[in-house]
Amino acid sequence: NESASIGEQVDYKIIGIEPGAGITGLSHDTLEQYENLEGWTLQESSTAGMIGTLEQAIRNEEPVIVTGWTPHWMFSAYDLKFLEDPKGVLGGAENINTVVRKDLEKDLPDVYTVLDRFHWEPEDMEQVMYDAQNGDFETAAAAWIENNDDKVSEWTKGIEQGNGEKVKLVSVPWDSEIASSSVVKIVLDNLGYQVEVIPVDPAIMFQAIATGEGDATVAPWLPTTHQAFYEKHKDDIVDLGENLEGTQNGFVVPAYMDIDSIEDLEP
Ligand code: PBE
Repeated sequence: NESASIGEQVDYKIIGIEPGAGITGLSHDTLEQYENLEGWTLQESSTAGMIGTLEQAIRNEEPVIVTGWTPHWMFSAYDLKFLEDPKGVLGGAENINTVVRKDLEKDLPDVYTVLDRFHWEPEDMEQVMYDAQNGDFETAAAAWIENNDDKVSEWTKGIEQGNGEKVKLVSVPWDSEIASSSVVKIVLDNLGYQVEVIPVDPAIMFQAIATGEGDATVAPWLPTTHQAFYEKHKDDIVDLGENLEGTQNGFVVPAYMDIDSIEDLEP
């Protein structure tokens, strides 16, 4: 129905992802803070469910609004755009930080140093994510390491071999962080450590570092996406700063939709 508003056509729903994701909380905040979104709801689902709904809408050239983020392959697979967010509720350009438990520097100083040095570009992460689509993350990460010896040796220069000490790397279950955690795992494994990657909800990830059950994470999106969890635990964790700059969250729509801003959505 051409004359129906976008709101009517999408049943006043934003298609979301997992309830525990940072972007889910921010999306609820967005619905509260934009008066024009009164009566709209966020349909929480899963990342796979969100992608399925997006793909089906695109096949039918129908309107759809999803919670999305970059780095993500959906932007290379489909012609999509972020809706402007003039109130900035979903965050601007963000970073991914490395956060470790309080005694890690004392207990495993070489691991601490490698983690402190770990830094790469969004294109590096995207390369691993892309290669993993036709295989698995471990193979993709190993290939990236082979092809980027210059970067990896910056992180590992002067570091002595470990003796099989165990390292618990806590992460979140999205492709971007599976990619970064896989790379860091292999780098440390190659240095003689035994790294276990444990994907959990962001809230649990921060809690694990704060209690010392986990050693480190390279997955926190800051300053906005995981701000609530960061604030809660900031006195009990050590923030080693950015390992990647330039992530972005937002409400995402197919480029064929004739709107540009969250404020274009009608109540
Ligand atoms: N994400 C991807 C996650 C972090 C990485 C944006 C979906 C989130 O917590 O929202």
